[in-house]
Amino acid sequence: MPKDAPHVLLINPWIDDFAAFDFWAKPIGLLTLASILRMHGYGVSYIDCLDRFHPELTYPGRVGRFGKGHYLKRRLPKPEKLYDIPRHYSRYGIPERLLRKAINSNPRPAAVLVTSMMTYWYPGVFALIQVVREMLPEVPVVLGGIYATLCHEHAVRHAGADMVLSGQSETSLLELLGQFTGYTNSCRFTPDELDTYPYPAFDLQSSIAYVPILTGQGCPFRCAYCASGFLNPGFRRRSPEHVVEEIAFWHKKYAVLDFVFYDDALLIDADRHIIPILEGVVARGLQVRFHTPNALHIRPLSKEVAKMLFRAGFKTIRLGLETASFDGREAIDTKVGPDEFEQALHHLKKAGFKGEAIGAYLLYGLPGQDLVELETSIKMVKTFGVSPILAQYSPIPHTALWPAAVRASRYDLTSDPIFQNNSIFPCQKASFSWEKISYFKKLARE
Ligand code: B12
Repeated sequence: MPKDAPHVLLINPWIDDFAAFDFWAKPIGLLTLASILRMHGYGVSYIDCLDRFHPELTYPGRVGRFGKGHYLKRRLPKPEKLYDIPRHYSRYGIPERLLRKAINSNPRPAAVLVTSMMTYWYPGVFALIQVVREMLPEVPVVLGGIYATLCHEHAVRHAGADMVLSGQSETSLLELLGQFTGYTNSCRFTPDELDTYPYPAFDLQSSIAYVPILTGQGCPFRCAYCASGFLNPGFRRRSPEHVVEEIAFWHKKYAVLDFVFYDDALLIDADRHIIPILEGVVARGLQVRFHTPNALHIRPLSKEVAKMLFRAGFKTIRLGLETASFDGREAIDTKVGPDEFEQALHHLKKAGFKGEAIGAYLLYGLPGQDLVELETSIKMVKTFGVSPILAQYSPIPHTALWPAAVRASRYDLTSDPIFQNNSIFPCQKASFSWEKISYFKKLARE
């Protein structure tokens, strides 16, 4: 690091919610920015408020299967506007005293960078920013990430940050930090070429239980419920060789076994992308496990793709079915047709996958959703011997379904992102009851 290089502190905030679990969730965007800053000579430190492996913490459930696990949690009063939700609300992550200790023990930063994920998790982000402000009153705080992008105005108005950046901010952040610190450096990567990016700085974590992999950004589909097209308007990808190199790097240098694909469209154009990636993994003899919590598209799951997934070591397959009812489905998406689910399951099972490894996401809580249709979908998925997994719908600004969600909601969705929380079923009105929800959850589990 050059002598006069400034130091930057990056923080992954707490989650405030009714429930949270580390279902392979890491702030890959923030850690990519960390590695870009390192690449440009900055000193970098990282505090993960969601660290399950903090050296001063041991608690039951923190180490789970394939690297997943529980966060530490502490009960909080419910946000006032959600007083009617019959569930406990908690702050997930490390205790505040450990956050304060970490801020004190790291070098004094020239700026603090805070990320944000789900829009309705903003209370944990605000609470973190408040602590930073109090402890480092003169240090500029920059907020970015998914909440900051989808609810930009809300964040500008209420977060208490000095700057809120929207969207992918690699180059704008370097410029901004240059203005704050007077430290400039010519850009050492090409923003449009993902192969020129450094790997996300997972090495800054206290432990690497698993590594998320992003082989590309964006998605060619424009599903009405999804914000991917707004967050990543283009569709750009890394080369298969670059992806294989990264998997080999984490596996060999840090003995990582579990890899989790975060892509929105991993299987698209399989012959030129996922197939060569997985052939590379097999050819290099990498004995690793893969998981796809963000759902795979069903249509491209051909016999060849299924075979390669099995050979390369995929252990958790999640499919984006969303509904098994195809009447009028075009209104929400066109990514899967009537017989394609059955066909894909056939290929997966033929390739060697057992039913337990496969789950099909079903969207639950869409505006105006017919609950009879949901029940039929759950039963249909079970007839194939795979698990239906209920994915509760979160209404998201800038999606095609947002206006319908606003009309259907029993809350004023436009007034506060807190109402975008999927666990409160914000778009259910007349037909809504917590008993019915328990019934569907039980039906899916049994
Ligand atoms: C991977 C992923 C997950 C992972 C976990 C991700 C995580 N880190 O926690 C899994 C599969 C577990 C997951 C689960 C869910 N997800 Co999700 N997920 C995503 C996905 C596909 C990618 C996010 C990502 O990592 N992007 C890649 C990185 C590189 O981008 P990034 O984080 O945005 O970072 C860039 C910028 O934002 C910026 N940036 C980031 N931080 C900072 C900080 C500063 C200071 C600055 C300047 C810039 C900056 O720079 C970065 C680099 O360019 C997004 C869709 C998408 N395309 O973004 C949905 C998305 C975020 N998920 C969504 C949803 C709905 C869910 C679920 C609720 C689904 C469900 N019904 O069960 C669950 C809830 C999870 C929970 N309760 O824990 C919604 C958001 C909903 C909302 N209201 O906010 C999205 C947008 C998808 C959609 N449907 O539109 N998800």
